[in-house]
Amino acid sequence: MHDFDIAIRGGTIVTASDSYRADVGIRAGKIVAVAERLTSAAKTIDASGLLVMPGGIDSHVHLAQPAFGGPMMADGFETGTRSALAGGNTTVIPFALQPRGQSLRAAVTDYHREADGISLCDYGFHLIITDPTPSVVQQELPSLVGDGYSSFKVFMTYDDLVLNDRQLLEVFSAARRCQALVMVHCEGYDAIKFLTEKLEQEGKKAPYYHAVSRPEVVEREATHRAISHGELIDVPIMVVHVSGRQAMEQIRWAQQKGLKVYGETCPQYIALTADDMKGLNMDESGGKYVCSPPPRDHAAWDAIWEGLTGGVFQTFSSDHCPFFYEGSQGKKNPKARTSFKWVPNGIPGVETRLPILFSKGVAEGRITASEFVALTSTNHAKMYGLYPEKGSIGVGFDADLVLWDPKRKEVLRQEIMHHGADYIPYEGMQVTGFPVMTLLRGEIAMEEGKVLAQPGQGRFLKRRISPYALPASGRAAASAA
Ligand code: DUC
Ligand code: ZN
Ligand code: ZN
Repeated sequence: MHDFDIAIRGGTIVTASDSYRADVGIRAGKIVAVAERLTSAAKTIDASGLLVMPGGIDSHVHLAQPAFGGPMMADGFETGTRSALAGGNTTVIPFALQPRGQSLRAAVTDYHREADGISLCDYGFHLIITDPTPSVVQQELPSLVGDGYSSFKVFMTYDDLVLNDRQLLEVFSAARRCQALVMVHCEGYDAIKFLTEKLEQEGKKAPYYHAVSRPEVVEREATHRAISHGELIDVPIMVVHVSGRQAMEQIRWAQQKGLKVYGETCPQYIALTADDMKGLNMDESGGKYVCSPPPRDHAAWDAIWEGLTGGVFQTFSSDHCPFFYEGSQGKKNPKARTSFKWVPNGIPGVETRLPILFSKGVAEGRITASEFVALTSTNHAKMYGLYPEKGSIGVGFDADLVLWDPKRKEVLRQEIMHHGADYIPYEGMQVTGFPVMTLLRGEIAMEEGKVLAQPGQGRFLKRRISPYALPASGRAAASAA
């Protein structure tokens, strides 16, 4: 009889706070020992030369979503979560989007149908509220928060999704009452519409003009407005997918004022620029990079690094929102060729998130390995109510781990991906540092690029109320509201 099902031996454990040599003992899917040397195991994994880190948690992915007025996504839960595991992740939190006129609860049921028994890694759901009727806000939302859907996203742009200021204030108040964490897509609807019409009148319709129609000032204005609404209601907000200096500075200003404002950024804002959308001769290949907010320029990369190293951003997520490039559902479908405004909005990235941040961050000396773990796993677990089962390495945590070769050089290529899309926006990028094994609750789920987990192996995670969702004035104020 062995003490452990698995012992991971000889690696360097990295948590959000520490880095040290130790073995990890796993029994029944949990970490049950961390010690200098563990021997009595049914199976031993040699991790010498490798980092042993908590599995990535990607708290911003879109799967099986009929997205943003566009065609169906290239990933459902099977390919999307296979891709997540291949990239060193063990948990994803996609969205259950409420179509206007429909109930939020029905949307959740629909997304469970897509995911349950199919997902290869663990998963929760954020809600997306597009139609905040009294019954949605007063009944469905509190009941769903109680059932483990403790965060939701709202949009300040897109015809089918946008909430006006009055509606934002209503949902922010509802979030405060039920202590849900609000995620906000901050780009101003009217300004984008105005600029888009102007560009089209001038005949500027190629993919690059997507970036011109959504400049940083549009993101900054909406970020400031969302922060102000949050302050008015006294509710924390998370500003998602921050693209550059202007929005980052708004968040930093709010944080310095003592407001509970959090920030998320993504690989595209340190690895792509608006110029990528020019394609060859402003052709439709620029559509491969169309996402919102759009990637900016090298000065914006510097600002994002300032936010990552200075504590403005708590989470680094992929915003995986995969579309095909070719075909009738793709980025260059016939309608999309008539104007940038019809190009499906989003790019794949769940499998490349960790290598890009590790390479540009840890390998190039901008952040420590512990900061990498905080930004890609621990903070996601804490922010979204999954801690302390997920997000770290210690006795009692789920044995969700990634074994990482910090020296391995890889070239990111579509050919080695596991997602459903037919391209990656990072084709040809060389990275240093790559996952070699992913363990999901003590099972080897990926080894050397081969995904071994089976559909249905992932579990649905009910998420508890996030401590980050409590208002600045504390619990007492929240219950009085
Ligand atoms: N927002 C997202 O969160 N993902 C893709 C596109 C968008 O606008
Ligand atoms: Zn968004
Ligand atoms: Zn998104």
